[in-house]
Amino acid sequence: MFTSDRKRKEEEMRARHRLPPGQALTEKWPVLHYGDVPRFDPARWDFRVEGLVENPLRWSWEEFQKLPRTSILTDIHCVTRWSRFDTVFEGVAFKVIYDLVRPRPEARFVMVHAEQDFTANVPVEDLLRDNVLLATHADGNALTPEHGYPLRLVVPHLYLWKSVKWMRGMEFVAADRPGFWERNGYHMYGDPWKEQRFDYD
Ligand SMILES: Nc1nc2c(c(=O)[nH]1)N[C@H]1C(S)=C(S)[C@@H](COP(=O)(O)O)O[C@H]1N2
Ligand SMILES: [Mo]
Repeated sequence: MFTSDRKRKEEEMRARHRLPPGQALTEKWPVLHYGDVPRFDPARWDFRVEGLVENPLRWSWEEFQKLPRTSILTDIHCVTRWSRFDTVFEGVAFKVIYDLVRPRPEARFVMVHAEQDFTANVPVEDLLRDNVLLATHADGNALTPEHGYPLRLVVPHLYLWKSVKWMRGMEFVAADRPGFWERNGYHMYGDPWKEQRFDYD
């Protein structure tokens, strides 16, 4: 896209309240994470949901495939100031998992766990929005290894660092505690529309 076309599109999307403040449009999909891209071993992989729940569960990769699936069309916003419009994600709605594990009333936050001890904290209330997905596919294809294969969280209304790649579990907790990026200067909540980028925002 020519610069002038991109500027025009950005102005249009800003006017339509789809481009948050301080963000620029990207056509590509940049890759960002700490550490290495983990190798996926389907025999070893599991997904665990535990903590303050009535029914803690563990799925193997094979079992996880059998959960009901859905897809969403959404925009994503990275704290490093790019936004990407209209990505289709497919996977399992968070609500499906929530209903199966039956969280206790005092469970107000989830610590999301990924490979290599990566974590991110998200309020349960936010995960219950109907476009929050445990995604296996993007734009019709299995996630690429660098975008989180085999499973990543997608929380479209928060900055993308909350959309944990290579997700392996969710832990329901009562009190909000910082995850990996939150301990390293990022905001505890991360609303792109309020520019909650860093802990002092
Ligand atoms: N496991 C894991 N997930 C992660 C990260 C990470 O370091 N490890 N980084 C986050 C950050 S900071 C961003 S911006 C997005 C980037 O997602 P993308 O590479 O698919 O664009 O992944 C998020 N998920
Ligand atoms: Mo990021």
